[in-house]
Amino acid sequence: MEWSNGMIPILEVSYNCEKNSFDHRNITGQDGAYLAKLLLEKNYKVYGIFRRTSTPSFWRLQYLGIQDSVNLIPGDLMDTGSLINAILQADPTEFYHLAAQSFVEASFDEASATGDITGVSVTRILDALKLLKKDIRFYQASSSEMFGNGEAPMQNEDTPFHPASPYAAAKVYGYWITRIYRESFGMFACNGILFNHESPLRGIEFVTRKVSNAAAMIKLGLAKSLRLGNLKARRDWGYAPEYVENMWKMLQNEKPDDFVVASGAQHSVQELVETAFGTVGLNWKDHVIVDRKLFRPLDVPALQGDFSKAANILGWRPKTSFDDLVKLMVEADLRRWKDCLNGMIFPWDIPSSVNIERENEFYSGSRTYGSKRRN
Ligand code: G4F
Repeated sequence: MEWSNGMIPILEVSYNCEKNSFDHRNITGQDGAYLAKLLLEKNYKVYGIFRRTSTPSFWRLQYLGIQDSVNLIPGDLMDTGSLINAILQADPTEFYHLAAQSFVEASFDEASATGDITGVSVTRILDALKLLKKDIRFYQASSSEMFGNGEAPMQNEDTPFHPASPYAAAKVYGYWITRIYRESFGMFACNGILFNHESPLRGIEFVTRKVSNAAAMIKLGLAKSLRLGNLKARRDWGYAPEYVENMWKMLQNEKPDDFVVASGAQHSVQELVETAFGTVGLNWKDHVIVDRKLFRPLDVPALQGDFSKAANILGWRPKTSFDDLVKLMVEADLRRWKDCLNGMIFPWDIPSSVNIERENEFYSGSRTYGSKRRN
């Protein structure tokens, strides 16, 4: 096969605050896996940096059937030497920085670690690239969480930031340092301001996947109830594989720039639950328990993105509707659980012995601190 020049996507990682380590089940994230697949299809040679752990898991790469096609390089966002080593090994032409402590709720308990991993690490990477590969094209995974508690009903590239969590504050830092390296050192550095993007590869700690997995388990009699926090929160949810395509388009643009990537539609967590349970013929009111312990100390009430700049300049538009997204996630979890009950072994993030009530507590952090902090 003919390879074009190399690149590195840094595979997104999740941080497990309870174990004080990166969660081995999320070592390579949703976006890293989908982006790697897209780039392989475009004949790139793909390198992914992963953090060493005692039990690494590459289930998403395996799920997409691409693990053997990705060159995995061990590295750590907190360790500049390992980043330099990865850049020298891969000699990339494009660099997608997707790694972060990306769970907003955990950032309230791991605030300074989140600042370092999610925020300051962007500078470590940019410094390494400035010294070794200044002409590289760099993508920074910025987030709609940066808009936080602002007043604009719809957010675009000119909307002021008003971060509402340590995670969002760290992302604002990453956003600005990316712009500063672009404007001061002339680097081709772009921010993708991505609104929530979901898929069957989403981590189980995020609300969409928590709900799709619960709907599937309850339908199959494997669980009875689902505990959730703020049902009134409203988000702009889109389909992750479409969003990674936009990341790539940003780096093919003639000049470096910043873009909002969103579906343009907004739904509440309650609508998400209604749709998910409706997909399997269940009434959500019979199963969902609102648990005050799962409310965040400060939550972003509503987000809705205006993607017209991406549409006009990059020719990008979202394709999958909210209803179709929720349906495809529930159906994927239903299929997994059915296959699992039939004895099939396949790459997945949930062991067959899972106890949903315990998982709910675990992934929402209530076992760690909820009862202490918010009783
Ligand atoms: O699914 P979430 O945890 O996503 P959140 O906080 O909006 O952030 C995600 O999207 C951002 C934008 O792309 C990323 F930057 C970020 O890294 C992450 O991927 O929560 C969504 C909403 C929140 O308002 C939360 O309070 O759902 C509400 N919610 C209600 N009950 C819950 C729950 N969220 C979670 N995770 N678990 C619950 O039980």
